[in-house]
Amino acid sequence: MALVADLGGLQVENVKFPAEIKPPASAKTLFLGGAGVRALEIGGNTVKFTAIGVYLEEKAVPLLASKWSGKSAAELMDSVEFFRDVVTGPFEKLTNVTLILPLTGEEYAEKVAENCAAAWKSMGIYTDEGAEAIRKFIDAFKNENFPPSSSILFTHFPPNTLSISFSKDGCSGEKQEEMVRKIENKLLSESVLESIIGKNGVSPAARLSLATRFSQLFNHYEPNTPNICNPKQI
Ligand code: HCC
Repeated sequence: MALVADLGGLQVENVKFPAEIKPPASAKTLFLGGAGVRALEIGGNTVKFTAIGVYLEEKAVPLLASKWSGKSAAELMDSVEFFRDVVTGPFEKLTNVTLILPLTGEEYAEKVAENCAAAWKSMGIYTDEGAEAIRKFIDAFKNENFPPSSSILFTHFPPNTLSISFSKDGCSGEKQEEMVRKIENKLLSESVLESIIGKNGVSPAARLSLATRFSQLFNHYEPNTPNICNPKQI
């Protein structure tokens, strides 16, 4: 049994993800849903490139619980549909990608763009509008450099806005005045997160972390447990 407030922060390699974060250009405070590395096999070695934390608005918990309460971490982990619901749900999300190894903006953006475009093509939904959104996405990373411990922050605002900002200290970005770029494209906003935690996503570790912590949260929302959605009748 757990409440959002009981979950706490997480450390992935040397990167600390605080329990709560306030996204740039947002009035809300989001809680840490889960975090994990994004690694690649290179020449037989596992190379950890980034640590990724996924934050959500608290109202995501009762919304998701109505469908997923009672599922184990393993069941959630294996459910493509659960992660679709996380990605597409009508609540604000923030994805914090913090660098472990240095990458150029171009290297990073091309990788994400490639994954989004491949997903859309495989579903037959690659349109001119999507191609334009991808161009804007790649453009936002032009001439940027990401040394270790710097962060890329994606805020996914429902219904259709992706906001992109960068932080040098790897933390919430609250300390810095930042340039925030916005791209209004629902599919891109969803696909950036889905390319990380969805089917064939790049961070199975982040997916497992989310599945584990959400299954704990959902125990609190079991049908016969009194809680804010299902209060005890007196
Ligand atoms: C994606 C794809 C990749 C990443 C992501 C979302 C990622 C990229 C790491 O956050 C990476 C590693 C080596 C490279 C370029 C990028 O974290 O050469 O959809």
